Amino acid sequence: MSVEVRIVSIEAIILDLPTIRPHTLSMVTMSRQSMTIVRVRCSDGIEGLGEGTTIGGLAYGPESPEGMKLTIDEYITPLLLGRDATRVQAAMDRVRKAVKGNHFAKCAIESALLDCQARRLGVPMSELLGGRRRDSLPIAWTLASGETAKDIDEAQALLDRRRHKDFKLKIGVKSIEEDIRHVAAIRKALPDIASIRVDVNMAWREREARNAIAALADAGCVLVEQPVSGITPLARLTRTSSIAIMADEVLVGPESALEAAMAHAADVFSIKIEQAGGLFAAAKVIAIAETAGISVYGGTMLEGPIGTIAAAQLMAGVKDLQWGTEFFGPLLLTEEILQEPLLFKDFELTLPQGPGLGIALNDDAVNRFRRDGKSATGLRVVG
Ligand code: MUC
Ligand code: MG
Repeated sequence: MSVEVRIVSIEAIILDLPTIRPHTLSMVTMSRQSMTIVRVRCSDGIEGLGEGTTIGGLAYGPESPEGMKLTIDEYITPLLLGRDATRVQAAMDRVRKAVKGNHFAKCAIESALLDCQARRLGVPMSELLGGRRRDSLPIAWTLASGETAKDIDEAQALLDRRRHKDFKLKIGVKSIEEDIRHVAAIRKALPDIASIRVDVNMAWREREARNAIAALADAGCVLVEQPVSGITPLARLTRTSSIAIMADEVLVGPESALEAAMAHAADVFSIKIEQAGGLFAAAKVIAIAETAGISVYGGTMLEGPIGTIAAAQLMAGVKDLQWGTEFFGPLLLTEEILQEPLLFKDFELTLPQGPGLGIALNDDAVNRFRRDGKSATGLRVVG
């Protein structure tokens, strides 16, 4: 059988975009976000987009923007050029056979291939991922300026604008006593409509975590994300906690999700398409969680608009989204790289209705922020 539509080019471009303020996690403070964006072109003229983004270089996860670009340019692209663009699963099987690990890079490629195929079929990408149940998603915001008073002002302003009402506080850098005071002060300062959750990014040991979680519950916090590392200690904390425990870093694909579900390591799984190894892998993590009676939440690697919308296309099909999502990554950036910005209003992100991802890049913005300083034609941008 002859292949009608082929993959003709794959381009991986690193963009460096400033953030609106420093963003402090337990392992790193970021003041810019670097993302590897992927453009796939097919012989029928259709193009698709993907994004590989991590947090603070190699501080958070095992892949860097530079490593993703190298993996895509040197290893993945040669496997895919000339292959059938309409068989996304078969293309990804070929990639998985020859490339171990590299979940973020694989996610960016798979997203671009799915974007192409959905555009070809004239449907939103969500329709290739099981279909939509909703057209908008609740969006939490992360308070991570490092200062309590600044965080309160930021949250109040976002509540006033009806942009966010669920707040995740990044803790784990300071002492536990200081962190609890910080959470309690923010909870007290904000109206009841606001919910307060925390992400410890594995900074605590199990014994201190047990006491800290009880104190956080007393302070009005409703959820604690990844307080410690490892599935077994997380499961022990989940058993004794009066508030919800969420797993994040331990979930690196369906196998780890199955292990975590069998141990009932958490009440909620944070679904991250990159950490899972792609959209289909993330869909399996969702299925495992739902089967085990564990809630799911749309997590982020602070992706820009491409990765954010890819994840939103998947989460739009989730039945029970009690804890919502945190797909606010594009709002942390000072610059817009889309022709039409994403729509955040009334505490939700509206999903585009168009085919594929439903977004289009602004080439001028891409050229301004690409690290290699080259325009899409390969010419150096001057001035
Ligand atoms: C994480 O650990 O969940 C998500 C929101 C945020 O501020 O950082 C990320 C990473
Ligand atoms: Mg987290």
